[in-house]
Amino acid sequence: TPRVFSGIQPSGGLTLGNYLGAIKRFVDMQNVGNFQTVYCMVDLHAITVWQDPAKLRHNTRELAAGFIASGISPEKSILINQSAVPEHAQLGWIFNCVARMGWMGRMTQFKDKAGKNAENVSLGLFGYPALMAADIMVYHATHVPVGEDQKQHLELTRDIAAKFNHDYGVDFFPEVEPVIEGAATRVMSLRDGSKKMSKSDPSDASRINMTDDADTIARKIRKAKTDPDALPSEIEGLKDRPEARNLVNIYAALNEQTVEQVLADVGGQQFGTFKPALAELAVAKLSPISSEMARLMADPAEIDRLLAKGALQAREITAPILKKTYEIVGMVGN
Ligand code: AQP
Repeated sequence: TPRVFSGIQPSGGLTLGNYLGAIKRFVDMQNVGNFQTVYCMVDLHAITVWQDPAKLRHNTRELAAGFIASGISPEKSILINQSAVPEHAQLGWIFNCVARMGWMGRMTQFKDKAGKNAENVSLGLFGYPALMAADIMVYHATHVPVGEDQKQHLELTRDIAAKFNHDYGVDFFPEVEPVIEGAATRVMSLRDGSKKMSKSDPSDASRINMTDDADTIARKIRKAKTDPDALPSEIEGLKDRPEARNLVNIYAALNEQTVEQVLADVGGQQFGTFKPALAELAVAKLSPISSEMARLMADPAEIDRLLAKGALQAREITAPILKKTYEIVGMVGN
C-alpha cells in the first residue's frame, strides 16, 4: 500500500489555511482507503524558532485534538508527535550530510522567515527542510498532501533522496509526489490578498483560528478586505481580484464545491450578501470541530495516550528503515 505522510507545526493555533490546505486533505486521503496514512505534529520543526515550553505542550495537544476533531481517526491513521519517534531526527542527521548548503540557501520560506536577520536565526531553521525530507523518507512515503507553499520543500526532498541513492549506489528512497489539490491550496490573509494566511501573523484579524467562536468568525469575515465590485459568474472575472478570489476559494473548499460551481450560484451578488453567507457556512463547518477540540482538550492524558500508541505503531515502520539506512551508510553496532 502506498504511504502518505504529512505534518503541521505546533507553533501556534490552527488556522483556516492549515485546515483547508492540509488537514481536510489529510482526512480525504485517509478515507479513500488506498493509502496507509501517517500524520504528525512536527514539534522539532516548531522549535526552529523560540517556543515557550508550556505553550509548545499546549499547542501540540491542541493540534492533536484538531486533527482528531477534523476527522483523523487514530484507528485508521497513525497519529504521532515527531519527537516521540526518534528515527525522524536520526535520519534527519544523515540527510544534513547529504543536502548541500547551496540548496538550502535557495529555499524561499527560509529567506522569508530569516529576512535581513539571517546571521541570527537558528541553524535548525536553515536545516529544517532536510529534517522534513527525513520525516517523509523515514516512512518511504510517496504522497504528501500539503498547501502550495510547501512545493519547493518537496522538490528538495526528491533531490535529497535522489542524491542519497546516487551517492551510495542504491535504489532505497522512493520518489515523492506533492499532493496539492482542491480550491484552497493557498488561503490568503483576510487583510491582504497578497499574503498567506498564517498562524504567526501579528494581526489576529488576518486569519480565522479553528478555536474562534461564531461571532468572531462572522466579524472577521465581515471586515475582510474586498473590492467594491459584485462577484463575477465566471472564473476569469476573479483575475486581479485576489481578495475576492480568496473568499470564493474559501467558500468552495468549505462547501466541497468547485470555484465554477460557487460562481454559478453567487455571480452577481455584492459582498454585502456574500459575506454573511460565507460566515454562516464557515460557522456551520467549523463550530462542530472547535467544540469537539474543546471536549478532547479537557482530557490531555487521553491525547498523550493516543500519541504514545501512535509512536509505537510508527516505530514499527521507521526503525527497520533507519537500520537499513545505517547499514547502507556503513555504520556498525546498531
Ligand atoms: N494559508 C494557507 N493555505 C493553505 N495551506 C496552508 N498551510 C499553511 N498555511 C496555509 C499548510 O498547512 C500545513 C502546515 O503548515 P506548517 O504548520 O508546517 O507551517 P506553515 O506552512 O509555515 O504554516 P503557518 O500557519 O504559516 O505557520 P507559521 O506562521 O508558524 O509559519 C502545510 O501543508 C502548509 O502548506
